[in-house]
Amino acid sequence: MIRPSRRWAASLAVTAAAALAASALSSPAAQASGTNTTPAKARTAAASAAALDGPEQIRNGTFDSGSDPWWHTENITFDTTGGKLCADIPGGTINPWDVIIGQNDIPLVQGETYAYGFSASADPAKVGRALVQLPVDPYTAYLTANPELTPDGGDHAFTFTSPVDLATGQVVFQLGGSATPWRFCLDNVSLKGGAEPEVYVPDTGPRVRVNQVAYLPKGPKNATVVTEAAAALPWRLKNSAGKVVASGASTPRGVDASSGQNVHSIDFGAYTKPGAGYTLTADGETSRPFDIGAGAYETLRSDALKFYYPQRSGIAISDDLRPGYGRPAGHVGVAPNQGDTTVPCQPGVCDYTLDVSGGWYDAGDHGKYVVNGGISVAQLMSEFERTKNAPTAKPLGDGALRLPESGNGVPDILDEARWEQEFLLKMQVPDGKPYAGMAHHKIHDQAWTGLPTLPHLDPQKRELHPVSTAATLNLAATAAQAARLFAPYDAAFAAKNLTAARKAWAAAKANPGRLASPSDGTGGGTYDDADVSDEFYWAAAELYITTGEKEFNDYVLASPLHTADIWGERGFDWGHVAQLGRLDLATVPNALPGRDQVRASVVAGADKYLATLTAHPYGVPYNPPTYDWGSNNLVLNNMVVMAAAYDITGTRKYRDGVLQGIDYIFGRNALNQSYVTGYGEVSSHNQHSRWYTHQLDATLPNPPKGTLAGGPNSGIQDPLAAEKLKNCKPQFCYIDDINSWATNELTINWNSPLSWVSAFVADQGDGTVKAPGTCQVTYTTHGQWPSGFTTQVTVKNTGGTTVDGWSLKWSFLGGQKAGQSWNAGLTQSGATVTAKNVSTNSKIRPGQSITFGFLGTTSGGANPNPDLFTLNGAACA
Ligand code: 9MR
Repeated sequence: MIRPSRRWAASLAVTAAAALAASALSSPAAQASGTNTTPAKARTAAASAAALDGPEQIRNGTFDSGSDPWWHTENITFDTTGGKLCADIPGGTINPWDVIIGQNDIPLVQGETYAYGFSASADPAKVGRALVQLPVDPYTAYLTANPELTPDGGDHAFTFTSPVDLATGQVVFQLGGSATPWRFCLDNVSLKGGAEPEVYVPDTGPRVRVNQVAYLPKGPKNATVVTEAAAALPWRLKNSAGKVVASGASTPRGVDASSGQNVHSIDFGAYTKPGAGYTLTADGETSRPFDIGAGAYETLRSDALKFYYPQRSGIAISDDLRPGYGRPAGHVGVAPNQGDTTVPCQPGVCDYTLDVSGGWYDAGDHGKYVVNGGISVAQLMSEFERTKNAPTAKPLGDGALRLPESGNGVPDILDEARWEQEFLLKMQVPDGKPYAGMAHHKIHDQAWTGLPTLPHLDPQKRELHPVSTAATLNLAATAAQAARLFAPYDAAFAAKNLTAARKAWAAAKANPGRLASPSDGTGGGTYDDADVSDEFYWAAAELYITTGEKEFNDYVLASPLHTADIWGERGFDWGHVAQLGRLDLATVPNALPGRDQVRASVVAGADKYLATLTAHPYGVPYNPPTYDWGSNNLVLNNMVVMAAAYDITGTRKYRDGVLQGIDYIFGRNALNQSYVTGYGEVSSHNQHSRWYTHQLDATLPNPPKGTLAGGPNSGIQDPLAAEKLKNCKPQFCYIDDINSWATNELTINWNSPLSWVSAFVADQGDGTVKAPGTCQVTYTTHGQWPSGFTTQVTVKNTGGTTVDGWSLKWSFLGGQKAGQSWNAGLTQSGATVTAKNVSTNSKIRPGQSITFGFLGTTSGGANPNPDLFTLNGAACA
């Protein structure tokens, strides 16, 4: 695809306000500008003195002469008896703009910086909303502030620079949205021109940057120190008792383009002792503390997946399963929701309604998008599928994620993936309708909702948007993958997916150019993509792996993408999915001609990312001149490629590349912070979301532990980032503020590589690289007929000691079942088969082999030889 630029940003900024303006008097919080009272992590250059020189723009800001010219919504009255303005704010309103106090006709001068201030109180305490804005549709806000108001009152001061010349500016206080009544008082409102613009300087703490979570004891350990020093600096590693346990000298690395900083790197990988609370000191600065140990990644791999359950639409989130995150079901047709059980199309798009309830909300908004759902569910399924094929992979079982479905005999990760896959299936156009078999591109609100809006309180009309080839191929790819993965657990669901995948493929072939519109961005993201050749390739690859059929074999081999260098510097994402196909062709068993070259191409991609990482003084496998929207997911996806290369080759450097890459995510970066909520001493926790809005409303939670922030984005498309991060170097284009939807959103397709990579890291245990097992397996299918096959397996002991009693494991691709066997006893759980010796062949002497055989049944799909066999727990060569 062509990477989208600012289009989405522009339409969000305008349409969010426009939509709500229809039903309310002022704009919502989806867009924000201006500066807040000193945020915890920011210092601001003083602005107030100069501003005081400017002329006062507010009339009667002290309420000494009654309330004129202030106005209010009809649900309150003014009381100015105490020389200030007070009002009883009713309970039971939903939106902030349901109760407003304001003043009109405030002149604003373009480019002028203003100091805005007031004293205010709330009893009981509340977070208010103060805006300076356009008084008419689209109600563009030039300043949005969320002052914390207390019963004792307090002064609040802000500055902002007006982007417009406007004689009719409006100052408003939005006070609605409280379930219970409260009292608001206001005094000394002042807006003066002539202020110095504030300069936002992030608090980046100590100049020694480490992975604040943990280094694996036997893995690489690297840090970065920001310094003016040109020559090497001494460093010391201290344990939690303050004792120096290792020391050395740094390596000067010059000026890093991604941060603009002069930096040195530090390698302390020789130290391997596990422990908590280590610190690293260099150039007079001591890093934030970190662990040496493996435990954190075991927890992270589940937390990164647990993220999905509270993103679910169409089901109540149980507070028992997710304490603090319980909420009613969103979009199940209960007022004020308008769906998603009978959703019409946008006018003129279709004449039917669909039940598209369920699925995950995409991100911080309430939209559900097939292309983004596609890559997300694919990555979860691939995380599971990797456990069948990668020597180090260990599965998470049923119950590991505390889901409503836990205990149903299906691994929880598949249960979670199914929640989304069921939704993707529902987006397919039914038989007999125009474009039958295609998938609608997306379903979302007619207009953007404001912050905060819990899913069940979203009153907007929901609409299906036109079908697209990209969405249809996402459905084909994920349904084909689901067909093989669910086959051992639910044959009917697997078959339903395969049918849908075939239909989608045929419909996409018949309609190869139905592109999503780049301007269809009102109320939801566009996810437009002008090039769908990669979606075709991905879908063909998945259909081929599942079915083994000639049509898909031929399509894959003929696609120019099959041999192209697809390992670009900017990584892959929802709009660049050839990589998903190539990775699966390389790592999932299949009989594609030339598969060795496919595997070699993944290793070549990993070599590129490793080279980028090695050259980067912060160790990042991503280094374009500007960072993209959601850069953290691109960094992580480049790690997925290195991890796949390790799974394919067993070569340590690829694994170590992943272990270094995560350091960047967890704090070895210019901002000295972790991008995963709850991991690291300082971590992102105010990600943009309509319902994890703790920053705006203390009664609501922050995003759950294990939530990835999008990360630095040079585009800084939202007004807050645009104001605070102007001219930022790539790594600095990030702010942990709920209003920064361009740098700090959470999404289902960003947590999916986080979860994939954290599972890979957890699988590495303490970092010891296991020697390959001393066995060699020959698996030969001698006969195959439509529903069955017969296979002979030979296991050779290539080691120097006798194996006495053996158990050989492998996993089938899909729905195969091992039946009658000879010379071994076979049992099967899911797709995994365990063959155990019989009494006559329990010993395998060095250099000797044993042979056993079995009859199997298939569910009709491909039946490739497994790639991975483990003998007594160790992977065979
Ligand atoms: O992740 C998307 C990113 O690649 C695009 O550049 C950006 C602008 O089109 O949109 C991002 O997706 C957003 C989507 O449009 C709406 N839901 C939130 C997504 C994350 O910010």
